[in-house]
Parts: sequence; C-alpha cells; structure tokens
Amino acid sequence: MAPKKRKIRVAFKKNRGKKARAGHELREAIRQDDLDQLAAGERVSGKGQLTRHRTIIATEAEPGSKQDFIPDIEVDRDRCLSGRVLYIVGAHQCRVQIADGTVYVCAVRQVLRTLSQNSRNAVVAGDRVLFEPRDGLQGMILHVEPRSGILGRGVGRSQQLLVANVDLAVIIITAVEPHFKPNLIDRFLVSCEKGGVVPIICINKCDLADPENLLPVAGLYAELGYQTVLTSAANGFGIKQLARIIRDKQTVFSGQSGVGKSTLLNAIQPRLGLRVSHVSHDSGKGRHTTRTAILKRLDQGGWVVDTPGIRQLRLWDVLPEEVEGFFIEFRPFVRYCKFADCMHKEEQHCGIKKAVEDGLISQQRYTSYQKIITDDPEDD
Ligand SMILES: Nc1nc2c(ncn2[C@@H]2O[C@H](COP(=O)(O)OP(=O)(O)OP(=O)(O)O)[C@@H](O)[C@H]2O)c(=O)[nH]1
Ligand SMILES: [Mg+2]
Ligand SMILES: [Zn+2]
Repeated sequence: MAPKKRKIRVAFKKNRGKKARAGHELREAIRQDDLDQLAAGERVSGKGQLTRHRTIIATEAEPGSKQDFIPDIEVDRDRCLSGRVLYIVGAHQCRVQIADGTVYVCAVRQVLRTLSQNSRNAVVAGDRVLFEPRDGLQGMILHVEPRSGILGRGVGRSQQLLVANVDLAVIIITAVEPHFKPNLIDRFLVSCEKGGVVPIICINKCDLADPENLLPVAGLYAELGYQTVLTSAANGFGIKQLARIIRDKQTVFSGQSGVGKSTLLNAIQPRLGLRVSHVSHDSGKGRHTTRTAILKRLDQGGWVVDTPGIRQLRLWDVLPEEVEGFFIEFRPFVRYCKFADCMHKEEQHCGIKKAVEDGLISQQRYTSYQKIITDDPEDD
C-alpha cells in the first residue's frame, strides 16, 4: 500500500518573522530560505508571511517508523553534500562531518524542526543528512535521511531521541553501589528492542568489586541471551573484548552519569579526547561531565556515540500490555495464565507469577516488569 499523503497544519514558531539579531546571519538565512521554499511550492494558507499557520503536504510515516512525517519537499541533491551529524550545538546548530573528514557548522531548516513532534528531535547525533554548503564551512540541513536504530525516552509529553542510526547500545552500569540498578538495564533492554538496536550489557569498575558479587547479575542476563561484558577502564580488564564487540559497528554508550562511559571510550581509543570527570562521583547524582551526545569515528572501524549520563529512562510509546513481550523469559509461561489479558499483577491463576514462585523467572526481573507497567521510572 502506498504511504498516505496528508495535509498537515503546522504553526510557525512565535519568533518567526522577528528581526534576527546581529551576528545571526546564518539563522536569518534559514528563515529566508524557508520563505523561498514556501513561495516555490509549499501551500501557504491565508496571508503569506504574516500567517501563523501553513499547510504542507507530508507523507505519513509507516506504523512503527522512527519518524512522524516525512515532508514532501524537493531537495536538489546535486547542490547538497551528505554527512553525518556529530553533535548538536545549542538549539539550532550542529556539526556535520562529510566522508573526507571535513566538518561543517550547519543550521537546521525551520520546516524540519516544525515537522517533528519535538523540535529537538529534528536532527540528532548520528543522523545522516543532506545539507547545502555555504561560505566558510557553514551549511544548512535540508533533509534528514530515514533513521534506523534509535534510542529514545519519554520526557514530559514527548519523546526525546538520544541518538539515531546505531546498531548496538552498550548499556553501562558499574560493579559498585549505588549505580548498580538492574531496573535501568531492563528499561534499556525494552527501549533497544523498540528502537531496533542490539543491547550489550557492560558492568564497569570491576576493579572496585569482588567479581563473585557480579556473577548473579552478569549470569542472569547472559542466560537470557544478552551479551554481557565485565570491564575496568582503570586496569584495562575487558577493554579488548569491548573494543572487538564494537569494531565496524555504529554504537552508542549509555548509562547513568559517572559510570565511566567516556573513560571506557578513551581506553578503547587513546587520544579520543573525551572529557571525563576527575573525581569519581559515585553518588549516582554526580554532575554530568559529558553534556551532549558526541559521535566519533574509531580508528579500528566503526563509530561510537558518547552520551550524557541519564538518571532515569521513561519508556516512550510502549503500552503496558506490550511489556511482557519484551521480557523474553516470560514468553513460555504466558500461556498458563487463565485470562488472555492477564497483566500478571493481582490476577488469579497467573503463569508468570507461578514461574516466579517456582524460581523459573527471577524476582528481580518480575519487579522490574511491575515497575515498567506502572510507569514508575524510579528516579533516585
Ligand atoms: N575505579 C574505576 N574508576 C573508573 C572506571 N571507569 C571510570 N572511572 C572513573 O569514574 C569517573 C567518571 O567517569 P566518566 O568517564 O566521566 O563517566 P561518564 O559515564 O562518562 O559520566 P557522564 O559523562 O557524566 O555521563 C571518573 O573519575 C573515572 O576516572 C573504572 O573502571 N574503575
Ligand atoms: Mg561522559
Ligand atoms: Zn499472568
């Protein structure tokens, strides 16, 4: 079936039409560019530049797609360069790298921001984009290629994309309290599954813990079929294995602040130059050393995105009744539930609860499941 075309009404941003401040020529250029495009093809309702809304034709994204709408705006590909977004600067600018390594400072076309549910998601680290080069290594992004492999979460009433176009997500927790939060891993696992990303679980700071204490958790996830690595960025333990896993892949490193994401990446590739905290902030609420998601090319092949630490991961677009499907070990027991719509909470004759009682499903995973279906993000 051909994708549906739809007319959508989009509101101009309030500041639209205001005079740009001096020194913001690029931003002013974007506005001008948008207005040119409007004149060229997009249908403007009412009073041209003065209207607060306009109607544009967009293709409705396929169900389950990572984007809301793909605007039907002709982009002259011959005039554009294609590149990969390294990171976002401020609200409307980003650094884009092209194949030969040159980095451009790009602005993002207003219409792309208007069209995404959350304007911060218009362009994210990892995106493949087409941009029109301007003088002095500047450019304007006109098109974002369809995304695959995303990691996102719910913030307020919308989704915040953390990164796009990744194959793997290395979920990092530490071997030491209080970072050791299995529930966060379970949320990541669901989010990865939803976003089409393969999760890898990494337990870092193994130099600070007795490895024996880690075996139950590492064993649990390994038994469920998730690849699990134990590392220490301090003494090099497990670093080669981690490097091998991410070779030639597009990977995101994610986890709470202070777990050692940037330190691990610097250990995998010295001179990567990622800023790390000098003090070990083990409270779990430590300051965020990495402020924005940054994409880096690895000498050994592949790319990695270092991300700012997150304290909680609220799942986005996951219905409570879908959650059991993401807990792979639940699957064989669901058929023993008496009620087809059993949520495995207070219901009688529940196959899942019986399996937990019998030790066939871990109590910790069941507790996680309960927290996820009640949308309790456990901010601590
Ligand atoms: N003992 C020990 N300390 C580590 C290890 N890995 C990282 N650290 C220390 O943990 C602290 C935090 O490391 P970062 O790499 O900045 O942590 P991060 O996860 O990037 O944190 P954010 O950027 O804030 O999200 C630093 O003081 C590191 O030296 C490790 O394996 N063992
Ligand atoms: Mg960091
Ligand atoms: Zn049940």
